[in-house]
Amino acid sequence: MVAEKKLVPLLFSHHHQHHAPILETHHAKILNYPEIPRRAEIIREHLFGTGLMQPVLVETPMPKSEIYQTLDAGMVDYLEAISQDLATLTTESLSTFYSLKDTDPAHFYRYPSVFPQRDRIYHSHQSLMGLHGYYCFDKDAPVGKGTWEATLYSATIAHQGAGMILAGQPLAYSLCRPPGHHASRDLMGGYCYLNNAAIAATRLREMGTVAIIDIDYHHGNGTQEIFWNDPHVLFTSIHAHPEGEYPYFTGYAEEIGGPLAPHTNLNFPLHAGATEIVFLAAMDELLAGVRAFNPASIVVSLGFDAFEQDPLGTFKLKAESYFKIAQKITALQLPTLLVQEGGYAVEMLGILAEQFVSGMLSI
Ligand code: SP5
Ligand code: ZN
Repeated sequence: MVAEKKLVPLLFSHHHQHHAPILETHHAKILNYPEIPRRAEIIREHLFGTGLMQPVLVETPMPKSEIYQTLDAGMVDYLEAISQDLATLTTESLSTFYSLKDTDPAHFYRYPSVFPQRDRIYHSHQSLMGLHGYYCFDKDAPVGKGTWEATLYSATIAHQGAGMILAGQPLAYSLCRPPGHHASRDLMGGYCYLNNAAIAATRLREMGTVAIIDIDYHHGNGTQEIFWNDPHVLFTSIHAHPEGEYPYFTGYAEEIGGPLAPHTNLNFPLHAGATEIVFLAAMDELLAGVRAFNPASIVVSLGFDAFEQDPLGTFKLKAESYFKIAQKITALQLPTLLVQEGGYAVEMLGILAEQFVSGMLSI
C-alpha cells in the first residue's frame, strides 16, 4: 500500500467577491484598487490544481461575540452598520446625499472624510458619516455594501482555520480576503478591516502561547498593536523599513513590546531592494527569536508582496524564495496556520502560494 500524503485544508469562501473597491488615490493620481477579488480566486484555483489541498468551503459566519474577544465591539458594529446602510442606497439617494449622478450603488464606496484625533475630540459624534474617520487611520479602507459580509467571512476563515489546528491539523491555509494585518482593535486601514491573523491567534491561545510570523512586505502594525502588551503572543515581522515605506510610523526594530510583555515583539525592517539573501538572513534571526519563545503554535501572516514583480513592493524575492522561507518555518515542527495577507502581482499569486505550501511540506 502506498502511504497517502496528507492534504492541507484550504479554507475559502465566495463572499469576498462582494467587496471590490474600484480605486485608490496616490498623491495626484487615481489608481486601480490593487486588492481585488481575483487575488483570492487565482490562489484558490491554482492550489486546487496542485492536488496538495483539501477544499474547505466556509459557509457559516462566526458569531460577533467571538470577534469581540479580539476586536473592539464599537468598530465591528460600525462596520456592519455602515455596510447595511449603504445597502439601502438607491441611484436617487446617491445623487441627493452625495451629489453623485448616475452612480450604481453597488459600486459606491464610502471613504473617511475627517480623521478626528481622539485625544482632541470635544463632541462625541455618532453619525455614520463621522464615525468612518473615527475608525480609520488612513484612506485606503473604503466601505461598500458588501464589505461587512466579505470581512466577516474573511475573519471566519481565519477563526475556523485556527479551529482545525486545535483539532489536530498540523497545517492549514486560511485564504482570507480582505487581508487584516494593518487593522488594529479599533482602527481600519491599508485594505484591512478585521484583523484575521489576530482573531486566529486569539483562538489558538487555547493550546498555549502563539508566535505570529508576518512576512508581508508591509509592517503588520495592527497585529503588533493588538498583542503589544500580551506576554503570551509573540509578534515577529520582516518588512520594508518604515522610514521609506507604508505604514511609516511603526515597524522599527526598537519596538520590542509593552511593559507587561517586553521582548515579545520582534521587527526586522529591511531597506528597499532587499534580496533573497538578505531576507533569509533576517528569517534566521527571526526564527531564533521564535524558538527562544517556545510557542505551542504558529500563525504566518502570509503576504506575497515581497515578490520581485509586486507592483507595491521593492524587494527582490523570487518564486523559489517562498519555498525556502516556508522550509525554514516548517523546521520549527509546530502546528501552523497560514493566513493570507497582501500580494498584488496577481497572475503570479497561485504559483507563489504553491511554492510556500510545497516548502511547508518539504520536511
Ligand atoms: C495588506 C497590504 O498589503 N496592504 C498594503 C497597503 C499599502 N497601502 C499603500 C499604498 C501606496 C500607494 N501605492 C502606489 C503604488 C504605485 N506603484
Ligand atoms: Zn502588504
